[in-house]
Amino acid sequence: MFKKILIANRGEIALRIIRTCREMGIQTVAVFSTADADSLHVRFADEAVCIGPPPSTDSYLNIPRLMAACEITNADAIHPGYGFLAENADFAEICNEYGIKFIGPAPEHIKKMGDKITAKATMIAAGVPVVPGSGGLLENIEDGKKQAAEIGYPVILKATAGGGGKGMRVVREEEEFEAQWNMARNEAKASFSNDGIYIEKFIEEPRHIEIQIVGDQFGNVCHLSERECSIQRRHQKLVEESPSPFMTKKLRKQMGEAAIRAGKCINYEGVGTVEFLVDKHRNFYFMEMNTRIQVEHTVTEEVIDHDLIKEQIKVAAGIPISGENYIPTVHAIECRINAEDVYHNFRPSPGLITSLHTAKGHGVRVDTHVYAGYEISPHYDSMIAKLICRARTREECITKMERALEEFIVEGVHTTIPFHKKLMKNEQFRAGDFNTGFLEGFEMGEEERE
Ligand code: MV4
Repeated sequence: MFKKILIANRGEIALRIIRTCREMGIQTVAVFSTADADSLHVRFADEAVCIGPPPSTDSYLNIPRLMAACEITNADAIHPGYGFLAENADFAEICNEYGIKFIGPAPEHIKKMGDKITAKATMIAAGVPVVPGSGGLLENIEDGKKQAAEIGYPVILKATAGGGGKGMRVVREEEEFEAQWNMARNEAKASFSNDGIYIEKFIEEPRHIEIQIVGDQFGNVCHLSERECSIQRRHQKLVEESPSPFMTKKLRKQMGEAAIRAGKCINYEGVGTVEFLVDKHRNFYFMEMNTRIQVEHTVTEEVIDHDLIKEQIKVAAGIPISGENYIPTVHAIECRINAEDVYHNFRPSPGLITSLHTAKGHGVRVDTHVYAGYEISPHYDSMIAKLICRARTREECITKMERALEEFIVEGVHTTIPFHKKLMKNEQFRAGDFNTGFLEGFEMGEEERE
């Protein structure tokens, strides 16, 4: 087992990783920017190294500084958390060269899944259903139009280097193909310095349902069931839950088996998530694979009662997994509490938290790095806490979440709590009747608008 893990991250996930390391008897090294000197991950780690000024490019994304921090503290592994360098194949490669275990998959797997055309081709080879479409790079407009006609409108143009919605354009008819093609290419070039575009049939009003998998160094891969992630705004997830209210025994078996095939065909090592689009007839299609621990791993932890960070560390250390699949027997929902003003288009609301009372009680979990007196920096993302509730049924879980949201008081900054309170009351949400388009028609109203 590792003696000392350096956590190349900040915020709630850094704290989350430190907690598991302490329970496993592993020493921890925190790294921090000058903006985070008073952060809890710095206090709770055994050692802490300042790696630069607030901008991420000069601190949390600066590979030479992270490697230097590893060297001076003698860490033997790095946990990247999510975001920052978690899906950077070069970073994983450099860790290997330094003889430091990168807690995550091999660089080839990160690269393979980072390029969406390669990922899709890999899934086809593994027998995982993918959205109908070319599967290859479009050569030019004419090639694109020809393929669109074959697939049938509406189609969607996607950037091969993309993910998370950037460089993505829906084309409803041939007349608008050229304009959308140009926009997709320009956006892809600006965002990823790669203007490679591919095409797919556009699936109307899909759900986003993802399967958590774990693979070990011996070729075993199992699944830990699904998470429903359709409640998103501009490709930012706001609420996740497990199980999905749309799931059936049969669909879970099919999607679980497909996700395991995906993992097995590349000998996947570590925790990973296979994202699917699911249409109203319960056809499911591979969308992307994430090769990191995700923000919403907590709902899976709550419904299967396993520590996923511990699983990740064990697998990285060469310990085999049990090989069993896990099916939830209870329900969990996560609400992301962001420092954002929901009455003004969810604009960021950084600043000083003057007072804080987090929710507590049976079945309530709060993962957060903030406290009263904490200053939320404008340099990093706006998520300040994850509120996770667990109960026997979805209905009880929503009721518990409403109670927990009422108890959760943050003063000094705006938060997404009013949004979550409103969502929990919504009849369609309560009925489990929603898809990825749900929040487009969800208005916050005028109550607190200045
Ligand atoms: C799609 C789609 C419909 N049809 N692909 C959005 C992010 C990126 N990962 C892929 N996305 C989509 N791909 C086809 N062929 C609809 C979306 C999509 C979406 C997917 C998941 C969650 C929220 C979404 C919001 C809008 C569009």
